[in-house]
Amino acid sequence: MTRLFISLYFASAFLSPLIPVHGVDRGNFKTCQQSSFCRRCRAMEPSNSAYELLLNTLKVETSSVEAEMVNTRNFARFKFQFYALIDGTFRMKISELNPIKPRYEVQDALVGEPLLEKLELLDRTAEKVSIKCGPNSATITAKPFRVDLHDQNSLVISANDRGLMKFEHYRLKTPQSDVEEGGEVEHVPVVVDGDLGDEDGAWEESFKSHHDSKPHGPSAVAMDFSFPASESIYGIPEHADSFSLKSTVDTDPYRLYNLDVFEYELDNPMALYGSIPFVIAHGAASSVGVFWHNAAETWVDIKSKGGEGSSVVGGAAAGVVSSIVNLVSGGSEGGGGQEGSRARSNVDARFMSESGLIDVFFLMGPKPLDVSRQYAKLTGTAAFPPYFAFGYHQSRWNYNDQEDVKNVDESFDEHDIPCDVIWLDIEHTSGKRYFTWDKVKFPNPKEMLDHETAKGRKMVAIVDPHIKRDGGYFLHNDAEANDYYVKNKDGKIYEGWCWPGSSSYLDFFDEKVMDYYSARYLFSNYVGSTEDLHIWNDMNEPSVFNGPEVTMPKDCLHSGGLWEHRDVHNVYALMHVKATMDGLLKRTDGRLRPFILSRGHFAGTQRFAAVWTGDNAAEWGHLRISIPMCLSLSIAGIPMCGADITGFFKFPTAELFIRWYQAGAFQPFYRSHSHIDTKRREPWLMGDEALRLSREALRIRYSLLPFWYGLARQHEVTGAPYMRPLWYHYPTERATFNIDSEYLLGDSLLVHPVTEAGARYVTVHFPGEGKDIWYDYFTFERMPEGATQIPVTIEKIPVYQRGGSIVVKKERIRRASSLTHNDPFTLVVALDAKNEASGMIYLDDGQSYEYRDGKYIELFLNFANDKFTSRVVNVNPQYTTKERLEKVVIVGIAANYTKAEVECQEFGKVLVDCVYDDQTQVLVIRKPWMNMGSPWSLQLLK
Ligand code: NBV
Repeated sequence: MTRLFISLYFASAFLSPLIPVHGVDRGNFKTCQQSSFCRRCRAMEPSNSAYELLLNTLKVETSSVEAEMVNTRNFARFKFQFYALIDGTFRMKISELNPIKPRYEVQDALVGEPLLEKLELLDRTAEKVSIKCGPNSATITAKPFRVDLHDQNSLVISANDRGLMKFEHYRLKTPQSDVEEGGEVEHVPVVVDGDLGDEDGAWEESFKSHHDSKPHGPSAVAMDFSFPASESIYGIPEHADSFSLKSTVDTDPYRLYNLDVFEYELDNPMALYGSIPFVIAHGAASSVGVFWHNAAETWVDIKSKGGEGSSVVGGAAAGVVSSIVNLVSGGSEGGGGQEGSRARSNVDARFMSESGLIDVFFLMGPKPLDVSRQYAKLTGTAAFPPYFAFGYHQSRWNYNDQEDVKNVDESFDEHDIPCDVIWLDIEHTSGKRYFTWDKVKFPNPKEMLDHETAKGRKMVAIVDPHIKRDGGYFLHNDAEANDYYVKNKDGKIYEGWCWPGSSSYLDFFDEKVMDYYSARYLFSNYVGSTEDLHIWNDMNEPSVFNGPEVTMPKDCLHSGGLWEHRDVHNVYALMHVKATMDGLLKRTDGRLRPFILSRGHFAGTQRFAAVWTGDNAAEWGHLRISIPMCLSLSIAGIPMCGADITGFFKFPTAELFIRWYQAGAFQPFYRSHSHIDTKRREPWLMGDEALRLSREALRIRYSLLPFWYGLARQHEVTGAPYMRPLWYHYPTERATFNIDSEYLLGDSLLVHPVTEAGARYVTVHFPGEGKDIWYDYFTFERMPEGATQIPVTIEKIPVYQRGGSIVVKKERIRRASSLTHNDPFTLVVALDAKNEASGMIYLDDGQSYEYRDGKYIELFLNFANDKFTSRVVNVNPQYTTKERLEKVVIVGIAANYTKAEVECQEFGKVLVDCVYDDQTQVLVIRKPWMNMGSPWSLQLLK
């Protein structure tokens, strides 16, 4: 049945006569040329901007500057607001002064109303106004309009530097309104921007068989940002492309429009499931961020020297070339711009959105981790994951029935492989009616769940947002009776086609729908669910098989007709997971931390859900691209990211299977998932070597769960992502700017997964320019600095620990992570050149919110002068633990110590033996056995 349906879906929904057998059908998705607002925006040339601030209307308040703005070609009026926010952040908002219809302002991406900071007026003339806030300042020039932002050293961001701002005000349709007025203004307000041509598409447009009625006409907004102090630019996920963004001068812009793209292609700027309109521009001197707070379809043109190669060697070379260009040209490449005399930046980004406001946040850094913190203050940190979320997840479209689930579960035990979660895809429901169970295949879900729970495992079930239009389905009946559905342009309930057949879509932009939907997750409503069932929200771009570009028509209506779908498209998935989180919290009265996975995403999604990179394929290229894709999500605020391990479509070779388990072991969200039409591929089905090595990778992962949990704690407190590009910690090291074949976990581990078939070596770049020591994570061998060829066998995972760091492990591997809660720790202390190291451990119950009431312990670990100490960081911790210290491994230690004196409250002072290996320079101290919950020290003695 499913197979038949899938064939029908691809045969009927994709009407192109040129359906490729494999790979994306590009014809299903718009190019910039096929999108009228993108065409209009892109047709603009850098010039003197039409926009001017009327400084005679200027108001300087405690934290803001306000003035009216005018488009000098059509006299449309705007309100300009500029705010100083806390922590080195500015906000610029431009909206219509008297719109004939409200413009959509994004609601739920921000964690709350940003906090204001006091500003200082530096200077005010007839031409410009300058303000200062902390070390940063802003100069706002009236004519033509431009905003220059300086950190304490230099100009770091310039808005409208190239004069490419555009704001198409809402207007009434008249015969003149779609006619070019060539800069001569005759009719106000019916004329369009001075730079709008007489092209079609401003008031209605078609794509393939779909017509977009556009009742409100053109409404695009655009702005360019130059980054004179930057050399590369990153962000704007989701694209299957290099981490360092490429120049789009000769290609389409990067597109941000949440879409369900079947068999997506690699290395191109096409839109994918999620959209985060946030960039970080980076140079040796500083890092800054720009967050374009807009939920409409957005295209982003990039100018950069980055992204030209993603290998280590390519990265190093590109960095050198760009610095030479800078040196020779003094940073100037000439051309364009509002002022001929101004040096042109090497890096710029231009955001072009179909509707909404110009609402931009400038994050002034100056270091990469500062930008992450500043961005987290705006959009929030990730939902603190329950401990099991970092364990291994076994998924499949679909596990057939309860018996199948039980067999899979038992096979993990039989093969001695840890696994925390078993997933259920759409076939577990009764006819794709979410929140229900197939009565034949899953007759007793509670029993199934309790069986898993008893073994320490959890389950995840899928809940898609499309609702089967079926009179026998309670959700559909409730939605019809209470007016919960999105409407079409004529105000009737919108009907689209999705897995259940004819479907309608809940309008999450209506409070009462959010309340209704979140209540579906209560145990009393979701019959058969328990607190160990977590949720997967898929298809929430939203995916509509027969809709334009496989999504909802833009002229559909939300919130009783207040907003068109075009205004809110990119936050539909955000609203979906927001409702899910709300429901999962309510079901335990806010006691337990839920786990949610979402496919669609936007800025702020991290507060509710983890994200995976969608329907990839069992190909080496897809394994490779999982690194830049997750790095982009990580720096754009979504740290909990993963790719379907071993690929969703197609079937992996044993080698690819092994390499993917190895790579996935070092990525945040570790889930194997596969398409219903592919052969089963649980580790025991892939041959002896694949079983042995996937088990080995999984055991390595499990040993590092406390380390991952510590990263989650750090993220919660500082906004720092788990996976970090090298330049996050080596910001001046140009050779790292283009690297996306390796990355850091926290500031301690360097990971360079093998992503090529038959690889006999990989070229690893060891950062730090010789100042940092790197040790092989497995052999403790000291590595050379810079780019180094590392021989690899099929067993080898190139992972390295930085000298100066302490990695926290638990080496007793059990069936599931929950069973390791009281197990003892191993600490790997890797020494730096000064024979020192430091790190942290975070301990709590791993599942509840009680840590918010002080029920946790955070330890600062330090090794210096041959003494290892553990200090409790939090004041008056309300948490006690049974966890003890089982082993200390000191790496890179030059002298032979035979004893260690342990001191702690429980034992007073005791001596324990040390074993030193002078070949590897590793000292091991076994079973010092102090309790981890209170301070201790360990003094090495010769
Ligand atoms: O629910 C079925 C699949 C799911 O397995 C996959 O992970 C999602 O990305 N879903 C998409 C629907 C369509 C797949 C072709």
